[in-house]
Amino acid sequence: MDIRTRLSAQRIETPSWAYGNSGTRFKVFAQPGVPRDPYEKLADAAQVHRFTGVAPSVALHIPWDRVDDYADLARHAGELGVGIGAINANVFQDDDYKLGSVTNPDPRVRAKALAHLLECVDIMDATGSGTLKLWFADGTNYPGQDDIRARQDRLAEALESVYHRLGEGQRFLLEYKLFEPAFYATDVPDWGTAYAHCLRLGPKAQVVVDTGHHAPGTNIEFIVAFLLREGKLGGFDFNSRFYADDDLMVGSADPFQLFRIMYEVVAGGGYTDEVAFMLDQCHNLEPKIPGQIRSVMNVQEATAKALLVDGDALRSAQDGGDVLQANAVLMDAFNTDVRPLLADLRRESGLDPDPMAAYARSGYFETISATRVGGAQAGWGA
Ligand code: PSV
Ligand code: MN
Repeated sequence: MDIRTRLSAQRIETPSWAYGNSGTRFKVFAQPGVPRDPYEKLADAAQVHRFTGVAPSVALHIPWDRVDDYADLARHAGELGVGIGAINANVFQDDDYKLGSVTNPDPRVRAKALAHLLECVDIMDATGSGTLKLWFADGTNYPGQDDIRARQDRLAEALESVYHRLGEGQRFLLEYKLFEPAFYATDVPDWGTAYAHCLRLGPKAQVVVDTGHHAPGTNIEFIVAFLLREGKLGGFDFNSRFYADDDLMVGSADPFQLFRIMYEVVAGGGYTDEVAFMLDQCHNLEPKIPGQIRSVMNVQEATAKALLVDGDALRSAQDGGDVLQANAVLMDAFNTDVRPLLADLRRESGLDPDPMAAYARSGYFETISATRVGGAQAGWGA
């Protein structure tokens, strides 16, 4: 398949929470036109798809996106030309979860957390979603606070129950994160821990790599290559970071890293529907819809460059031990300006070659700013 066809087939999922207000621990900044409910979030996500043509699904976060009738929400998405993507569980915003959710020492709290995870699978059934994304804020702040091994046992028990509840065509992705909110020992701190739990369970359990969840300097593309090789790479939560889990626009802090990651995806056979390319970002300063459009374009650009790598030339340089030439082959692809190619592809499929400008001209922002008055704006945590 040629590069153009492969690029046109790319699918990038946007997160419902990116359209709501967000901020830092210090302040959530409100923006005009922000959605008041999941229906309006889907309408905004549909704009990202309308102008990029490659963002046809939207991840939900429960309970932030709780509605009475999930089938109706899925219908609404369909009418807007998008679909429901991964269902993200949330067992980190309830007083009960102060000492953890599925790893909490209290069996009552563990049962409550598990019930929520199973409710998320019900929502998958109702919306047709095939993916459950599990991130646990669980961990401890002080040495001795709880038994590290017992917490792993509790985690394994919960994951097993969820795994057995999954239906045909459904899977869960286990997300790891180095630290935050736990500062001493996080229960799923790294890909190795996530991988070990998923390996025990079977093929419906895979690891999701959130690019912001590693120690500075971590070679994320190595993790990608390794997980792909083992059939355990389920997808990405893409974002950028300068320091910790900054949730900035993907490809903004380190476009070269994004290219290296996408190169390993392509080279390892992961450029298929089996690996989900999801965004997990918050737009605290910039407007949200263009923030998502820009992010989608950044992923497309990194992907185009990765697809441009001359595999034969690279192999021959590698086999010949020609270090400089091998590196040059990779850098040639990275240094190629792929924007004209992507603009061309958009034109071919009837889109505006410049999605950012087309969105700005569309008047959508002016409309939502004028009409979405009253009600409570959605925000991180609501
Ligand atoms: C945790 O930091 C995380 O990356 C998980 O994916 C959550 O679901 C998401 O952020 C919430 O924004
Ligand atoms: Mn994430």
